[in-house]
Amino acid sequence: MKKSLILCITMVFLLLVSNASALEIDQTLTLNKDLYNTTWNWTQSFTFNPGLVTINSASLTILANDVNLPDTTFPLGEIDTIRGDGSLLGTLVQGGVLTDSTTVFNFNSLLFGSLLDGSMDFNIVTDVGRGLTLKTSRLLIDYSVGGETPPPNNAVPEPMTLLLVGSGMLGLAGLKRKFRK
Ligand SMILES: [Ca+2]
Ligand SMILES: [Ca+2]
Repeated sequence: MKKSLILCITMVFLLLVSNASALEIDQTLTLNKDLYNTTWNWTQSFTFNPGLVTINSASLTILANDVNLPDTTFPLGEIDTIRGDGSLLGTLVQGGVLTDSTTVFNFNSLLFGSLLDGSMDFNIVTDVGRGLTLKTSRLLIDYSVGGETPPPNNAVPEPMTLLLVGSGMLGLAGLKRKFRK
C-alpha cells in the first residue's frame, strides 16, 4: 500500500512538472559560404528530449553579407530565396554592398510537422548575377512535452491541481485508517 502510494505521488509530480515546462532547441550553424548565382543546401539536425513533443513556435535566423539594396541595374535589389524541407520561407533582408543583414523567418504552424523528424533541409536560390556570403543559420524551436501546450498563464491552474491531488491523498489516507480498524 505504502509503495504504491509513493509511486502514485511520484507519477503525479512528474506529470505536473512535464506539462508546466516549455523546452527549447537553439542551434546555430556557422556556414561562411560564398555563393554566386547558384543554389545551395544545408541541414540542421537536432534531438527532442523526450521524444513526444508539441511544437509551440519555431524560427530560422540567417545572418548574411552583401545582399544588395536596389540600384539602377537591379531595381528590386538582390533577391535570395530560402526554403525549409521544400516549403518557401521567404527572401533575405537586403543590407547593402559588403554589409551584414539579419533575416528572421517565423515558421507557419503548417511547417511544425516537418520538424518532428528531428531535421530540416534548407535551400537557398541566389539572385542571378549577384553574390553573397551566408554566415550563420540559427534554428530556434520552442516546444512542450506531454502532448499539451502550457496555458498562457499557468500560475493559476497549478495550485488548484495540487489542491485536488492533496485532497485525494488525504482521502486515501483516511480510507487506509478505516480498513485498519
Ligand atoms: Ca524534416
Ligand atoms: Ca550581393
